[in-house]
Amino acid sequence: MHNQNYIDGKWVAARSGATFKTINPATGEVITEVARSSVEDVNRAVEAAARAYPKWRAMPAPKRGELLFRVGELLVQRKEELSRLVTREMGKVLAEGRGDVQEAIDMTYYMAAEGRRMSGYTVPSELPNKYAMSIRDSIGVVAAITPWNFPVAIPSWKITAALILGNTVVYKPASDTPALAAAFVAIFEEAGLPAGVLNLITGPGGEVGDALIGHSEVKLVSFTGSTEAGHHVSIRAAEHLKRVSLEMGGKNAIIVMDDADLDLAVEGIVWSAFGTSGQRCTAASRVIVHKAVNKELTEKLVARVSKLRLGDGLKDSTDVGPVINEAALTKINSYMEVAHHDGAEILTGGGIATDGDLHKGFFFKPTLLGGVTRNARVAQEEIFGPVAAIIEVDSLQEAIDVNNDTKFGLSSSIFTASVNNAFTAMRDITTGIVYVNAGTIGAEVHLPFGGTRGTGNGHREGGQAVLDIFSEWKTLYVDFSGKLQRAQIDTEEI
Ligand code: UN1
Repeated sequence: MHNQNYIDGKWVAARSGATFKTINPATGEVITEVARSSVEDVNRAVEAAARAYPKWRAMPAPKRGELLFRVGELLVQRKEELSRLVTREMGKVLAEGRGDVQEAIDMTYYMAAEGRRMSGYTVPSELPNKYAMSIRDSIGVVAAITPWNFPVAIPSWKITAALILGNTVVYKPASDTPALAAAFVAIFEEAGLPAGVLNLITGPGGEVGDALIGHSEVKLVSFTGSTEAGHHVSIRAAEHLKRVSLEMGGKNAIIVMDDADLDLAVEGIVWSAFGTSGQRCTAASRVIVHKAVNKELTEKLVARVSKLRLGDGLKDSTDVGPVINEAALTKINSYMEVAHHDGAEILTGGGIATDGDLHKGFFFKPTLLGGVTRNARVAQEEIFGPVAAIIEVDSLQEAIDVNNDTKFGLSSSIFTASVNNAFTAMRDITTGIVYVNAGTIGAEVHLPFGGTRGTGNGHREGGQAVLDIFSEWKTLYVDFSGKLQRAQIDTEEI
């Protein structure tokens, strides 16, 4: 297992020799020690990426694509090994660990194919004997700063898009999942990526992240993580007039109408609220339910949620794994007091789980809060754990209103049998993603991913939309008339 930085095609320790430990959140066991980088290491990585850039940019995009196809094939071969490491280092249950890696495979193949598709547009010129067209160009060295909750998938969204477009990358993963970052980067190395094209720097977000953002050779920062950190990245990037794409929090809701298939809604809620222990940006943390079905839905939910089994995600018997670390556990737990204060009722769960071996890791009981009002803190703030708040409403209009009324805007869902309700919701919900008769999670890689309001800053990853983050448009005019033709001026003679 690699546990060092990867700079200019070599695995190297931090210059200072410092390291830090990465641990399994289910057991508290140390997985490995990794490089604790500082400014000097960042500078070396950025310089390597800058040196590698001209050659990588000049490589035909289909050739860059062939390298990414090889990365995709290696990911397929290593899927099981990597998925197990996802579960060990990040904690999500193995089926979801496999999903994380599969999402990276999907994205890598999608972006590899972009090497032969990357289209601009060619349109008629307003002048005779003149061509007008547009192509995408690369930007230079880009920084990819990624979270721990999708430790393979989210890096793949950024890295493969950046690379196919001809950029070189310095990758800074979350401090909770550095071993996975190294395992992912090792696959690019094995696929034959030239030295310096992708560099890995592990270490504390503050110091390493700030140095990366502040480096004059880094032209773009792509960040996914907490709202607090994203805010900081945005301010730092603005000081340097840098392009920055941000993907941050969510307070996603599932609306359940009086005509919904309640058993299906329960499945969707349990999967979206408690999958990945609620630690997805897309996780459902609010259930907005029509009053006519609230009692029945709540009973069904409590019955299901109270039976969810906590444990090590590598065990088949586990439904819900740990949360990422002690600080997360403490934060989630602190919301129980907040909920109580706001008059909500804990219907099931509501505390840290310590039975048997659970005390060795960071486990929080899957929790349902009832009687929550739309403005309560547990209905407005991102808790990022296995906690869902049930809010009762009188009508579809009120449900949509409540849904839209948070500072975030990532994902929403509605369960209804009515096509009128569904289309009204699709039109009037103001989040970046809307699901009908499915939960709030499960975005596919070939469609735009991102949110409105405080979730981001207007960019979208995934699909064709991500190409706009990692490229500059270049517009080309070719005049073959042999004379000076002035646009907007020489209109008469035509
Ligand atoms: C995230 O939590 O930031 O739609 C990403 C989903 C996954 C991606 C989640 N495909 O839940």
